[in-house]
Amino acid sequence: MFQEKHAWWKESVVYQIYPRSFADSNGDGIGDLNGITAHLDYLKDLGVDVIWVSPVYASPNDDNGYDISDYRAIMAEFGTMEDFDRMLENIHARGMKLVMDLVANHTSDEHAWFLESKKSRDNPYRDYYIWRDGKNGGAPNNWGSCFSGSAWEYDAATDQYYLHLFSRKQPDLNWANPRVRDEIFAMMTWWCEKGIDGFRMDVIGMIGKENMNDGPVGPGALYGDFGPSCQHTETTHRYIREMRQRVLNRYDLITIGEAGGGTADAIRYSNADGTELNMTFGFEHTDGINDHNEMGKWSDHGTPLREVREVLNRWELDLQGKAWNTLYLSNHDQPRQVSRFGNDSPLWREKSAKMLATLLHMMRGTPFIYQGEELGMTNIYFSSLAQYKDIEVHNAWRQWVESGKVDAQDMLRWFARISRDNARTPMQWNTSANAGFSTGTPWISVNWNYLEINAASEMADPDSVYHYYQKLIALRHTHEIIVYGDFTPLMTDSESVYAFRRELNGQVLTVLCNWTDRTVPCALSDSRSGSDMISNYPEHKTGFLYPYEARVFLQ
Ligand code: TEU
Ligand code: CA
Repeated sequence: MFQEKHAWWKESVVYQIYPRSFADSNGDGIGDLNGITAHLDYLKDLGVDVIWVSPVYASPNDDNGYDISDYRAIMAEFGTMEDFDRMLENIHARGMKLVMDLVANHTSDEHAWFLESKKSRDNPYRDYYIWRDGKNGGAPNNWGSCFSGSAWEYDAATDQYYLHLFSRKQPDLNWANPRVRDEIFAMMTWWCEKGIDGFRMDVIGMIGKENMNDGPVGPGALYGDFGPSCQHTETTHRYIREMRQRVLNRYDLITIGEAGGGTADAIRYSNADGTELNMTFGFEHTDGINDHNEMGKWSDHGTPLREVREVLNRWELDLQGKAWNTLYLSNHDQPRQVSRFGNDSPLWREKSAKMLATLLHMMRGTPFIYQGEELGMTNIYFSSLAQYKDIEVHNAWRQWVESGKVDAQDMLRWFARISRDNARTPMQWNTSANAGFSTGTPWISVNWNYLEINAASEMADPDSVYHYYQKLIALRHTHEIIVYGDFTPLMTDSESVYAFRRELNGQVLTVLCNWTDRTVPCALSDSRSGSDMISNYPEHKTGFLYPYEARVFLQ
């Protein structure tokens, strides 16, 4: 039995808001801060403790706010700083907390620092970014960007290239420059003084660039991998520890690193000695399982139970006793979880959405719910390129389809399956026009299924996915074993059942989840085996699990 140190951020459930798609208060088709404020009672009723909002800062929106032009201003489309202050006050008034997205690996190319930086080689801001001379008439090295193409952009005025690991409008900051670190830490302090409660740190594992060596080129790949030089380096850990000393230690925050890597990396970032962050997001069960060829995420690879379970169990076991874990199956970068891991057909959508929720909320770690997940919202399955808004999709199309390397129909199928816009369609509030998201024309299409899947209908139905989430969240708040219990995998050879046990102070919690649309044998499902804590079926069959059945019992 591990002695887990208690902390409020271990006992919390986090709800992620993608502000552009949450609620539009003024009819311009774009979600905004006043829209969030208007729906805080909905989140309070759901029972969540912490709200994480994706970036709300001034931005030209090349990557929907992940390209920031002013860290201390609110994006005009989202409202004003007064709107922000009112939102924060209202969140606190309801006993909830607010986590801000910290995007500090890069800024927008329209940020004042970059506008200065590109003016001349001797500008005082030149060294805020990463500029290099070209090599052999081309880029300084072979790195590819996460959004297709080279990671380097040529600037004719100063005859040098700047590094951008994401879009060319997201130049990477040079963290090796102490003035950059001073600026970022001062900005973080400014937000903490405003009273925010934490940070979700965008691609924080990439801030410490250790060298500019060419990266390995996979078979069929067009560019080299920057990973060995830029990901999870000693330098990154040093910057994070400095951030801990200079900013984080001064406040009682929740800190979540979007860092990826393997469990050894996560253990360093989120180590129990508290010198870095509280927890990090892993990508092995999402991008890791999906990415199978030179085109990265664009593939037909599904989510076989064996692979998902191997990854999630390994993260639980490796981190246990050493570091805290995060629990998520979807966010604004991933497709909808019921479409990806469950079954979004009308017959099984609700059952499988509840099964997936049970699985996740009963594991060891802090659960993250992505807006609409609590309703069982599904992928939208766009069929043409024009329907997509995401820069990742359009850049991939240019690189693979327009160049003739990949068939257009294949690419459209992969987009429909895995693209980020699946998660970015508007929140489905009710059965009125545009699902109650906006009285204007939404910036991205509303999913056609909103008449069946929406908050108002689900709140009125005691058996809905929404009420199931509400119950799961409440259980975490009342049962220590769900937060602090030891985790032990069960039935790891099963082709159909994901099962595990939690244990604390002599209590045992058993979690059984049928990952298939068939009734399957499961010896552990004995109706005499304990008192049921939660299930998505009203009755059980001894020795079996019904399709997508989830069952949790306490002994
Ligand atoms: O995403 C980090 C990241 O590594 C992405 O490449 C992610 O894996 C990808 O979107 C999945 O296809 C963060 C943000 O969450 C994302 O929205 C931003 O676009 C990105 O950083 C750049 O800021
Ligand atoms: Ca609006």
